[in-house]
Amino acid sequence: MNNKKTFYVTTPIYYPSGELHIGHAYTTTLADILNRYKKNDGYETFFLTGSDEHGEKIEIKSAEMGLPPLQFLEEKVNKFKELWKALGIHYSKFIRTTDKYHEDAVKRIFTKLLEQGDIYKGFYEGKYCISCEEFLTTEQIDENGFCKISHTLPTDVKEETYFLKTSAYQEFITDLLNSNFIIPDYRKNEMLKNFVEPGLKDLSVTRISFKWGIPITEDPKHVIYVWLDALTNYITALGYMQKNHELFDKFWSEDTEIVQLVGKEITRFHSIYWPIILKMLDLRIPNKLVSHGWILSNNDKMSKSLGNVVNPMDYIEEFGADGLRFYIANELPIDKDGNFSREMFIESYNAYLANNIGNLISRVNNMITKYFDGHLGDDLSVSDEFIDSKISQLIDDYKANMDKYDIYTATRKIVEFSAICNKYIEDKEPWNLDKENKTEELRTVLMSLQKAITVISFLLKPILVFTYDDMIEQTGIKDPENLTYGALKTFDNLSFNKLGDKKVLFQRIKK
Ligand code: ME8
Repeated sequence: MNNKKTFYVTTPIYYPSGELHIGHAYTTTLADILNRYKKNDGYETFFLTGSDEHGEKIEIKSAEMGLPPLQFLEEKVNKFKELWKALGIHYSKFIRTTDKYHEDAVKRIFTKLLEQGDIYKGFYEGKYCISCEEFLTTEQIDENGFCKISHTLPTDVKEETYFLKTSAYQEFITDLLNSNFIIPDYRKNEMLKNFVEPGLKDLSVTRISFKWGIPITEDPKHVIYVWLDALTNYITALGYMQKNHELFDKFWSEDTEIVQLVGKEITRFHSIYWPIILKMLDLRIPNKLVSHGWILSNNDKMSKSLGNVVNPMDYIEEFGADGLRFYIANELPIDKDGNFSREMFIESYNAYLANNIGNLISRVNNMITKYFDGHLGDDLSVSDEFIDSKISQLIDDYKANMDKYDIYTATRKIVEFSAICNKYIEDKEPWNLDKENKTEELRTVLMSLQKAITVISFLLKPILVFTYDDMIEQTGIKDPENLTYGALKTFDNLSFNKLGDKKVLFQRIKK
């Protein structure tokens, strides 16, 4: 029997109407890091990403290109997948909302909700933002009548529609939001104040004024409006409402730790409407919704007109994916908007990867090779209590933060420890210990450092996915595939090989 703990992580499914940029890479990389961390921690995991392919925006975009939507989408989706591959994203599944299994399951979900009375037919009148694919409340429109998010003019919509009875779930959502469902905590107040306290309104879930969507079985002139189609991807991808639902039974069970990552602008859909849909379907609610801030480019919102859209592929090609993955983990705490610029990227790469971490590994490796011919011996207990206790503390801190999905703080702990190790070298002056023939003291210092670089490398494994193999090899640890967080706290039953050739892990970038 398989008794592994289970973990399910999702990203939003992105619109293929535009190009993916550093913001999309941010969410997806965070999800990939969490997924890899959980795997290293012994979990059986499932990581879902994909593309959100229906709606007015896609219909308009493909018409502009003179292509049938599916043909337009095909090329875009291939580009998504190329980017994820280049960035080292190991998703378990890529869902497209135009996949037939998804479309069929969404129709069944609609029918179920209609039959239960959670959906009813009505009439909608109001403002619709095509760019956000969202009906706007008065708070979302600025004094000039523009959508505050997309800065485009919403269209007036007056049409027959089916509504989801979300207004009946006011108390349920208030309780859910008050139960620390969202990370960071302060976003719950935004949701309560802006959307829940003024009174939840029923949500329009179908449209008749465009065609590119899933038609409902009961009334096919209506197509399902993007959010009911999009949000349910998280369960249809696992087989919900389908013959083969093994994955659903496993990864949407009460025992699974379910975490969803989104950008702050779609927190409303994921913390209000999505839990309501799940409740209506009598399904469990995810454990946490991690809602992160935006990446600004040179302090501005990225936009084509400003010409400041950062294409992650440019950085991957020039500096390697790990540089970008590390920047995302080390520079962008989720609770605020972050910034990205070429200068900041290069500065951070040089300071942390080349100078701090890369240099530490290289120095330690060189000294062991120079003073001990690459091998300090088989007694790993000779190390220094000072570093040993820091190692144990680091592993605890790292895990505690990763378990709270706080990748930023976990990464900073590694970086801080690496700086401590560099300082330890300066303080201990191994070159003088060698000159003075203090061999045992020198062995102790280097043994501590060899353990330290092993721990640093292993903790960075979910982040530096392309460099990891070279990095761990340079620590000399034997059988790295058997490493665990627990084993590294004591180093019992671990040993080091004689060090061999080495490569430069992170080449300094010249400005
Ligand atoms: O909203 N900074 O898709 P989308 C940080 N299809 N993250 C950013 C970002 C930025 N500047 N720009 C985009 C949709 N993102 C819907 C989602 S889910 C059921 C449907 C990331 O292509 C962030 O995760 O507009 C944000 O929520 C998402 O991309 C929006 O992607």
